[in-house]
Amino acid sequence: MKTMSSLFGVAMAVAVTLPVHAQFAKPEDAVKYRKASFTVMAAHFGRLGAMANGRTPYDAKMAAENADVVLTLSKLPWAAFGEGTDKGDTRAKPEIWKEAAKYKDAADKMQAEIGKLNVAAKSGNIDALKAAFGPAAASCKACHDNFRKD
Ligand code: ASC
Repeated sequence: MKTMSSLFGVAMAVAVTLPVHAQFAKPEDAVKYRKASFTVMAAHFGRLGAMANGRTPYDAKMAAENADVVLTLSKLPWAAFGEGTDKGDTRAKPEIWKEAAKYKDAADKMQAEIGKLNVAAKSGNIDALKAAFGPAAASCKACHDNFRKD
């Protein structure tokens, strides 16, 4: 048992010190992971949009919860764009790797807007949510326009 727990400790230490891309066994796993993270992010972002646009009733607690999920998810996909992940079942354009600095700027911009959206959602003020939602959605779209096929 003692050996097991120290082995686990070693495994954990390796896991946290390895570069993140090394945490995917295969490029296909990284592609699946990033698509899944965007999918879940979009679901929760869409719930915020529905409230911001009046399609569903405003609920401050739900807004805050959804915004927290979106904020967490917004940090995840980027580590899954490593080497060899430009192929396979993906709509990612080659520009992501060819114009890596531009892609990083767009990803950073999105995360900044999602940060503001989170603050707005936590304010409990529907007008703040409405004001922050548009720029956040635009930051999603900017990336889709430049870096995603169709
Ligand atoms: C959404 C969603 C996106 C963005 C984008 C904004 O609700 O799923 O990817 O907004 O469509 O233009």
